[in-house]
Parts: sequence; structure tokens; C-alpha cells
Amino acid sequence: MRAARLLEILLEMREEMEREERRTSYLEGERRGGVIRTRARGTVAIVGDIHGDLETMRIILREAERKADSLVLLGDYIDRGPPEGQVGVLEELYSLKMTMGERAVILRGNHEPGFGIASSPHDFPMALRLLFGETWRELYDASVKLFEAMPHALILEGGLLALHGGPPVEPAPDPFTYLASGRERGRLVEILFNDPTEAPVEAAPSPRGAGFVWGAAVTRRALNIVGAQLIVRGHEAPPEGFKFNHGKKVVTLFSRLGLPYLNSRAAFMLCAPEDISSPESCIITVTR
Ligand SMILES: [Mn+2]
Repeated sequence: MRAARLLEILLEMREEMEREERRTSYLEGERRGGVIRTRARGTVAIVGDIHGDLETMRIILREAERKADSLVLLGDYIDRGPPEGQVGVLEELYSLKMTMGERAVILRGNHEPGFGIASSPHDFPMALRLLFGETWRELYDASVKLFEAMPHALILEGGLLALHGGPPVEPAPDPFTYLASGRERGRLVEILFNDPTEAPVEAAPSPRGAGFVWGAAVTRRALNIVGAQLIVRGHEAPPEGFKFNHGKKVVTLFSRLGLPYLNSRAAFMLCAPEDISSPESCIITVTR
């Protein structure tokens, strides 16, 4: 792909996502402050971290697009993959957004920098430089603006809460909406970085150096606040591509294969509304 084409894709996708944020309705519900809240029903496919693995992404999307009414991607599209793969994944996101519109929910992960929040290691800028030379900076700026336009949480009322990391650990009436105030930024960091723990704690600082690990009580509280039964998130790489926490109230999905990760399978979910109470029935794993 030429640099000019990539720039066009990044700008168009961002414009489309900004239009979505301005709309009064999204998926028969609403999209506000980076949170999509809807009662819409139907089969939903949920995809975890991709990190430039275009090949596995295409395998999963082929199946997902055929069987699902809507598609949710949990973030971490770039970094830690081959340069061509990272750019290819962005192109794939673009075509999903342009063909499926609102039915493609493209959430932000901690590897999509923006609002002063960034992850490391972050090799995406180097991937752009390798492929496009000195225009990398313009492409990178356009990428960050796109990432800032991405929503970071989806609430299917009565069903599931989807986000990249996890719920913020402090009690708050609305911990998920981000309207760019100081306190909310800390919560957005948590949404992108938090991990579940089975340790008997409410919460503890994360060994990642950003965010927290959260215990079962935080899961119960978050599900109560949003009126859902299940948290679906990415961010960790379980050996089998998925894992459960907190009595199967939290599912982790990792949807890419290959180094530097050591998981033997990639996983995604294909969930009809009636499957939410038995999430193990809708996990599909992929290997090469
Ligand atoms: Mn992550």
C-alpha cells in the first residue's frame, strides 16, 4: 500500500467514527463519551487482541462475518507484529467499518495511543518508518487521531460488557464514560490496562506498571452498574487463547498467533443472546 492511500484510509475511518459519536442513536441505543450502550440483540462475534496478525484476523473474520449480526473488536490492533501486518490490520478495520457501519464496533486497546495515554513497547512508529520513510510522522499523527475517535466500551444491556482491559476498581456511579476530565483519564487508563485476579483482594497495583488487578467483587459491582451478566475483554495472552475468571463472569480473548506470544491457539466468541449465561458454549479456537 502507498503512503497516500494509508493516510486516506486513516482519515476516512476517523471521520466515520466521529460521525458516529455525533449521531443521536447508535445500534438502536446510544454512543456517548466513548461508551456504546444498546439493547440490540442478535448474534455477536467478539475478537480479542490482533497485534498485526492479519492472517489469523482474516480466518476469524471470515467465520464471524458469515454468522454474526454484529462484530466487536477489543483493541490492540498494532505493535508486536510484522510491519506489513500492522498496516494490513488497519486496512482491514477500514473495510469492516465501511461495509458494516455501526455493526462493526472497533474498540480501543492500550496499544492504540491517544489522550496522552500510551503503551510500551510501541513499535508501530518504527513499522511506519520502515514501510513509508519520512512520511511516517504524518501517518502516525493521523493514526493517533483515529485511535482517539475509537470508543472504549460496549454495553449490551442484560448481556455483556466489552472492553480491552477491565472495569475501574473504585466505586463510581458511571466509571466508563470518558469526557476528558482529569479524574476520568485515570479511569480510562484502567479500562485499557486492568487485569482480573483470583487473589482474594478487591484490587492491587498491576505488575504492568499501569492500572490495577481487580478481584471478583469489582466484577460483581461493574456488572451491576451496567446491567450485564458477563465481562468480555482482551489484553492478556492465555495459552489456549481464552480463559475465565471470577466464576465465568469474566472471559479473556486473545485472537492472534505467533511470537512474541506463546499461546497455541487464538480464540474468539460467537454468541447468540441466549448463550450469555454459558459463555463456554460460544468460544471458538483457531490454530494454523
Ligand atoms: Mn493490551
